[in-house]
Amino acid sequence: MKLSLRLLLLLPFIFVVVGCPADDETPPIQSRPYLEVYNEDIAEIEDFMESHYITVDASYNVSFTKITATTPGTPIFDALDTSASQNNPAKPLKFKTISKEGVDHKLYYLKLNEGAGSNPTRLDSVFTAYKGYKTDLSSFDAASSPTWFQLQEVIQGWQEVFPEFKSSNGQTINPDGTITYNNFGAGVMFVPSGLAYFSGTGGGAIGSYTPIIFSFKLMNVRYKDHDGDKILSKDEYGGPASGTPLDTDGDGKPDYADFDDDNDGKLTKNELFDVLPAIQKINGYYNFNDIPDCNGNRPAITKRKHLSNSCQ
Ligand SMILES: [Ca+2]
Ligand SMILES: [Ca+2]
Ligand SMILES: [Ca+2]
Repeated sequence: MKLSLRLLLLLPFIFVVVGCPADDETPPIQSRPYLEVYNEDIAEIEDFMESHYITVDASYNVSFTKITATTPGTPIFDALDTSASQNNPAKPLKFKTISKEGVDHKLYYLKLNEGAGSNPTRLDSVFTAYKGYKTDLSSFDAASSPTWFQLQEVIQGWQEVFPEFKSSNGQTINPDGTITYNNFGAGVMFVPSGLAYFSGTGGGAIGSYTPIIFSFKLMNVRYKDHDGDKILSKDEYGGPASGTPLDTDGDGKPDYADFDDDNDGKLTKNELFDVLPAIQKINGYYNFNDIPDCNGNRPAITKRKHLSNSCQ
């Protein structure tokens, strides 16, 4: 199942290319407006949460049940956290608002367990077991054993929600060879199609303009260093909560992917290489908080050395 999400992600682009007709007999297929689709999707998601309850076992496996006279239960939507801080532990249904194509998309997620390890950013890789559903509870994809995904290669919903969770903080190898992950992040996300496949069909498994649900467990995180300067991308991004990555020299290449962040002609890796005393490293990467400013202050008081173009 590992490849399916990646392949699915590419489909809208393939669709655009092959969707342009070679002859002028067939009109080009137009995508539907984002707002129109969003309004349908969010109504379908909220309906689902009003009409279903969730059961969660000790390992954070979940199941959804439609509420009827014979299967009564508390609607998922009753767990909505309406506080501005989204920090009410008694109300695990959180949401964030993602602006895309001029439409504010509400992205609901259930925080079943935050996890005790590390938060990924949208640039990093996650090791996750998950199951994808439509609101009719049919499942279109699942990985019951954890699998690695680069968040940049999967749907935007994943890029937005996984950073709200943490990985496991340790693991135990059992006598039978299985692995038990301790205190991993676990949740459910309810994704409008504008943050998923939109006009794509998920390889035919989902259908265009369809909101989808994922339950997931976040076992591990692998931080990336896109530009190879030994500063992790998460530290160059400008904070996990930030929507737009930092671009110190304004050349259109964000710091995390720019070899010379301040455009002073000296590569970042070389600006940091000869700093004395040596900058602390954590697992082989620079401790961002120990990178000095131009005057040698550690922690930096003004711009860090590699981000100040008057300093080499
Ligand atoms: Ca880097
Ligand atoms: Ca740049
Ligand atoms: Ca530089």
